[in-house]
Amino acid sequence: MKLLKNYINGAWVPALSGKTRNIINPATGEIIALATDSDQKDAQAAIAAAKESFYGQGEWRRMNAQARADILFGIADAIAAKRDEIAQLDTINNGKPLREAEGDIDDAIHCFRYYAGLITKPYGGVYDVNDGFGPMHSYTVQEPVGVCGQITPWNYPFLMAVWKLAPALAAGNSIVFKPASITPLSTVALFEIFADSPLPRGCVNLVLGSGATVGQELAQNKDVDIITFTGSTEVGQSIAHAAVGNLKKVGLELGGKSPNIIFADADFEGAIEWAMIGIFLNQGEVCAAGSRIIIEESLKDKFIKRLVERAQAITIGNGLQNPDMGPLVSKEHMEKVLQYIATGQEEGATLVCGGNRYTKGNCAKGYFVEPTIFTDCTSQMTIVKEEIFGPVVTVQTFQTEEEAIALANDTIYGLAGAVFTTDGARALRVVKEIRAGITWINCYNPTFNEAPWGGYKMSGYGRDLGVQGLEEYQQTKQINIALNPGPIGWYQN
Ligand code: TAP
Repeated sequence: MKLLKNYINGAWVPALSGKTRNIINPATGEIIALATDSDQKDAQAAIAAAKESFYGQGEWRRMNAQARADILFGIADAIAAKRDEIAQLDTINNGKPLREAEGDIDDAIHCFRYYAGLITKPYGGVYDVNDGFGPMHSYTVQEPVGVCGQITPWNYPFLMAVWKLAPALAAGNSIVFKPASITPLSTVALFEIFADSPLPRGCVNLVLGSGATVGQELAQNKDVDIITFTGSTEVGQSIAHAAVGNLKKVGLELGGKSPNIIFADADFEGAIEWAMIGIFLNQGEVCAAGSRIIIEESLKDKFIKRLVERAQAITIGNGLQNPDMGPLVSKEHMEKVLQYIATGQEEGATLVCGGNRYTKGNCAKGYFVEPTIFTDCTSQMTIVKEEIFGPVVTVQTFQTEEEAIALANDTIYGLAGAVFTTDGARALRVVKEIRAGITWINCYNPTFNEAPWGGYKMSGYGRDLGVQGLEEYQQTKQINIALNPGPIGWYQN
């Protein structure tokens, strides 16, 4: 079986320790690849390569924006040429239905093109400043931050990598990238494309290994100038702590427990379909998932009946066969989700749909969980408070708009939220009150390369995507020029 290796300083290398890890297909439980299992030493070698690339050789950061953009457009084209192959890798490694994986790769191609285009647009400022020190001209430029450490989760292996790599490269940084240790396949394919591109040696480095070793080293190493992370809130907190050593810049895209508020006047079938997309897309392994349905009391019974009907009709199976839902990403994660379902029942929520591991047909050896719906939920319940990261939704009810908003905001998280109503003024009022970084009206989940993505509260800080996604990887330099180079007569003698 082929060994997936690290890509450090322009060469494919195994971990110094020689350790490896089995990579599993969650639909079958089969080993599909062997990945090198790196530790701190490998991470340090990659950081040294990125440091030399940025501060030593400096080719990438000094390259003009148009030349950098041309290379990134070439990378986008190379991804497009391998689009189907990469989508299959994400499906067999993560489990997601193939059509969803294909959508991820299409988004990733556009993400590279978006940042390749953006980096050549005018940016910075020119300031009309006072002449207290003689006539001056003042302007700013955006410069790359330096050596970037980037860490991503397993739920969108390819797309989360590109959300971070494309803007960081566009800005001219040098990077050490660590994907989730259980889903490296499509990231290795991306780095094969990098290896075949004209990117200078050492400006992108890949280290495969665990968060506790490689991830921790990226967060604490003083030669890393910025760490950007997508993952759980708990790990995000530990990264923020570790980053204090050299006060590196930190960007955190963390977990969520997002409210989906549905008023009785909403378009009924529309709200049902979007609620399903909100919680069952990608098996519910979505940071912004609409995992708390908050519905107007008068619509509750009709809504739940229809939601259960639709959820029970969801097809489950191997992602390659394009079912509605594939397996969860791993056995451990499936067990965690099933444990949450058991806790929900113990704490008194009513299970009205699903709740079990799914083992029918060819799913017996995979890590499938049925679409699961709990009603009669309260804000005190564990399943309402904690992120489950699976196809499990809770339902709470409200009678007034104020009550809906209070329930929506009764969470430590603030990643996303939605409101469904045909009353336009109410939609705008409610969405303004939701304390979250991403909100939707009469839809759930659409995400765009052009618009910034990130959370409030314990869902983190910083933004991926959009202009702000580029600014994460830049710092502003002010340049002041004395228009009269002679003495200004400041001192009396
Ligand atoms: P985590 O367990 O937090 O892992 C994310 C990444 O961090 C993995 O690469 C992991 O490595 C690494 N890591 C683990 N411990 C670390 C440490 N001490 N120091 C540095 N890195 C460490 O999350 P997950 O289970 O993969 O993904 C699910 C979580 O990601 C959910 O909370 C979800 O909401 C969040 N998420 C958020 C977003 C956005 S945009 N806000 C998007 C997707 C997912 P290993 O693979 O070795 O564990």
